[in-house]
Amino acid sequence: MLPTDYVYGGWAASGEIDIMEAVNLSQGNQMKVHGTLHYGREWPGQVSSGTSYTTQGFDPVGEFHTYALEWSKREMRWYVDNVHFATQRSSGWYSQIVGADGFFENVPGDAPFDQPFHLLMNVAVGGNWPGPPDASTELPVEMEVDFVRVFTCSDSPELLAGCATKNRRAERVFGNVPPEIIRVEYDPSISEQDVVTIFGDEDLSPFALGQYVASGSVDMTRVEEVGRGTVTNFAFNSDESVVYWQAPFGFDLSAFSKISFDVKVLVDPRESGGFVMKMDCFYPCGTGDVPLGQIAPGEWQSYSFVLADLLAHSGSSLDLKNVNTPLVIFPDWGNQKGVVFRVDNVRLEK
Ligand SMILES: [Ca+2]
Repeated sequence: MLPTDYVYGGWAASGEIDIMEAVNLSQGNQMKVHGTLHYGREWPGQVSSGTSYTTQGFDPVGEFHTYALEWSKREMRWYVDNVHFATQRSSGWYSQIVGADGFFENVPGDAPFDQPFHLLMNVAVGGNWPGPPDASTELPVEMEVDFVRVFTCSDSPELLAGCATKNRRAERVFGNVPPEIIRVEYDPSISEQDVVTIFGDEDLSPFALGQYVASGSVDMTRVEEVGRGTVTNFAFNSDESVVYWQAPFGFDLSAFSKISFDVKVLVDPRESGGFVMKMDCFYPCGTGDVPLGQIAPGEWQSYSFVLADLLAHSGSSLDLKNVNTPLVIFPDWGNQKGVVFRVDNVRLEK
């Protein structure tokens, strides 16, 4: 089911209730149907919670079976052929919307599942979940629906007291805790300036230096250099890490024309290996890897990338209206250990 009025914003801040989803049924052992909730923030900040039900001795393809949801205030329950297999409660779902001050806020109560939803039924061929159709795909695909029935509980329409069908052994799906709302002080007019220096001698709030380390470690320090003031020093004891400047929310950079930064490599023990930059709009939204090539150790090098070129970069999904990570930089993934380099003057220019 999807929200009829989307009062809390776009998917999935206003919620999605999947009463029954099934993927590639009759193929191998995938006799599973799924019951799931989607909620949280608007994409890409949405989350989901749910579970699957393995059908008991029947193949859902070719036979009619009854799929149902009981939706009471603060609780939802999922059923296949009257078997209650999953329960979720409002303590495990939430809706966070952007308030008038530009910061996220928690919607009180049972949001987003306290609004009218409507039913949607479809049969899809291909898609992100099963993957694209291939030679084994049998067409046409059909779904037959015998009935759709909606009931209310006349004695207790909100709580369904006296009407609920509960199995104590049904799985309790605990859901998600709302993420902490980070209120970072910053000047909202920064994006009106001609040059925004994200890092000169310090980080420009709300941007902050960060790292993603898949293995090993990366030491990040601030050091003084003659003629440059403070610079950021990175020492990679890792082969699978990236460092970046990131804000907790996205910025509209469409008025800017380029991003520039200076790099100096101090140590590079690799036989060969380059460097990579990216710009992200809440990963995996982003430019993808943009090679900087090899950087000879010793001297500061200046790099400048035209944002229009980053948009057009092969494989780029960059959304310039929602950039949270203007610069990600790292030695070539998988080949990083021992590299020490410095970055200075990370700036956006009009
Ligand atoms: Ca500096």
